[in-house]
Amino acid sequence: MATLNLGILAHVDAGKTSLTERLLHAAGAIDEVGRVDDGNTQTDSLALERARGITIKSAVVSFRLDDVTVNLIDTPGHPDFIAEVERVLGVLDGVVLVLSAVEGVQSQTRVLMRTLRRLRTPTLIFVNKIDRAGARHDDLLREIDERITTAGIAMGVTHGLGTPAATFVPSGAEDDAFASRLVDVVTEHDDSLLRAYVEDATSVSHRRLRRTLATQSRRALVHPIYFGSAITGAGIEALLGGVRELLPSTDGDSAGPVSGRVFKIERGPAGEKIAYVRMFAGTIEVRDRVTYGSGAESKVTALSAISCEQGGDGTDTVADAVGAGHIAKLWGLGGVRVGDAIGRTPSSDADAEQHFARPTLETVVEPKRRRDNGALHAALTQLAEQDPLIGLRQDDVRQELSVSLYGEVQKEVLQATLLADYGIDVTFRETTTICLERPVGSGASAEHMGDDDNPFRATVGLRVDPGPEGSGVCFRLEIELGSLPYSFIRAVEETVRETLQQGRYGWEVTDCVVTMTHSGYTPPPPYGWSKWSSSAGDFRQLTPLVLMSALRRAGTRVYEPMQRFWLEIPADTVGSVMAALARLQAVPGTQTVRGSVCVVEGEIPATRMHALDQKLAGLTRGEGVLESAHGHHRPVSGPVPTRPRTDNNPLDRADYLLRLKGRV
Ligand SMILES: Nc1nc2c(ncn2[C@@H]2O[C@H](COP(=O)(O)OP(=O)(O)OP(=O)(O)O)[C@@H](O)[C@H]2O)c(=O)[nH]1
Ligand SMILES: [Mg+2]
Repeated sequence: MATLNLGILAHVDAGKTSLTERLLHAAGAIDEVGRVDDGNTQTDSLALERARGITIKSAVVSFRLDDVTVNLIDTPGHPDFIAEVERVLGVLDGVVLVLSAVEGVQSQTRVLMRTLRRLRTPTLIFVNKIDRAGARHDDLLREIDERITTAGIAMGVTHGLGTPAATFVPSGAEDDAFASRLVDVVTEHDDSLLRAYVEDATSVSHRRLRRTLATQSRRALVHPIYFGSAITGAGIEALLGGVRELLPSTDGDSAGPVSGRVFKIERGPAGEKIAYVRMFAGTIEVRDRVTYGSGAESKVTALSAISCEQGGDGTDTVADAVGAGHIAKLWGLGGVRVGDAIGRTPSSDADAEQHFARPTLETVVEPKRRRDNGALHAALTQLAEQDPLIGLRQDDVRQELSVSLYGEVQKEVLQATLLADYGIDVTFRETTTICLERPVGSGASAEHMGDDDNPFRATVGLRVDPGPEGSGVCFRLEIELGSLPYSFIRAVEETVRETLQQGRYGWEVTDCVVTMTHSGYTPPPPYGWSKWSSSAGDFRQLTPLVLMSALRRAGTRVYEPMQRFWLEIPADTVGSVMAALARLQAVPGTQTVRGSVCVVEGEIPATRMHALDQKLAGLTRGEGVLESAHGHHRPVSGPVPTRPRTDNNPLDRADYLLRLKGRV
């Protein structure tokens, strides 16, 4: 049977979980509609989610729509949990982007839509909450057009907007305004249709236009827009019709080699690790051995499919095998991590890149009881498996643990999870921002085996060059292939990546190319091993010395995280707001005046965002609206912030030799 893996994405509180519940009910998978406010929905199943009424982790449920199995992934909308969204993007065939008819387009909506358009993910837009007072229609369509996509098309009209009786009526051929908008939208990407229409408008049937609309929305060229209410059920049938007609389902090749992607990891009741895998090709059976990550292999000890079959409620069902297109839960893969490929790497490279900004904050976590130190480390290590962006850092010098964060809500959730699931009560130190380092120029260094002051049986030469922004760390070889055993090359590359975690100022070094320019080693004698031959350990110890010396020559600059902001203010307050922005070291970008309102966009250091938020009401008579999203990094002006190193490893040769002598 064909499958459609469908993501529900939106800003916080737009109604994703409520919509998920409605869709399950309308499709017949559940008998009663649960409510977020009553804490009884299918997808907000964690105790913390139910207590707080927000989604924290993505959750999958399944339902049948005609001849298609739809796996629906409900995601969190709060920007602190954007990493959960990031992890599912690579496994989706289509998306329903939810907006609130009252609150309209939010900065998070724009962040999400920009990414979906870049990934060319087919996306329908659902404007929810039409039953709420203040719900908008025409005005909201204008907002969508101006702020998220000009390729939207409203698929119907609303009646009784802003009242509990609000309804959505899909438009057909008889609606002239809809028919003409349909022509405008689809001919934008179809020249032959445009020619045919210009020559003789009557020769282009409504059916042909609908077919073209379906083709184009499956290719993410247009975005059909539905209105409705997840609470009253208005517009839900029409949306389901749109999902079936306008989003792509896949049959997948269940007979081919296994290829899948892990997008979520959780722990079962007995602490066992469960990996959620979207299967792109092949079939996995219980007791199959599968490869994952960088070459690990394990036996699948148990397996279940997210399935709506056998009268299930859309959550998981025990299965013997799971094939292409479906979502499997696998037990037994001990070392598996979120983002790992299972079997062959899926051809879609959506997972290879990073879509959203990384966390910009960090804080030290301390157990209230000192004796919980070890348990805290173990618990955070487990949580980091589920959420690698936690970026657990162990400071061996000060005996401290720190984590990366997106914001205060994530911090509170982490604290509550540690207490509820691990019985560890923790406090946090003050939250600080995470900077990064980028090389300023190029620098090279080499250490040759046999030189007096090289204590290792290895020759390593490295050059550091700046790379394009956002490119991360790229490792290249300029040595003859075959001149160094692969295991030594790997040792050098791994050590390079590890060493770059802490640059000259203690921040992670990124956006650089590290090239290995020299190599040398002493091979073992023909039979056996000698203590004089080189080992991977020689390369691991020498590489940091060479790299840090190259990095010193290249020089690095520290960059601080910025937030993008979008401000809507009364036009007569522009002067005072701009002056305040300047004091906060913001960089204003475009300014657009619309009648009595002015929209200012720009960037502000992440550390100043809170101050801007607090000053705004006073500057704008309480009328200013501020939205923000994580943005880029910019060079720090003023004193350079440093981060203390977390290890005692010597990073220059003089230190190393002194240390070695000290030990002798
Ligand atoms: N009036 C009205 N309220 C709605 C509608 N949909 C959702 N709500 C309410 O809006 C609030 C948020 O709903 P959720 O479904 O939790 O929203 P969400 O997008 O899943 O929220 P997060 O996952 O935390 O980002 C709840 O109080 C819902 O009852 C709707 O169509 N009409
Ligand atoms: Mg939710």
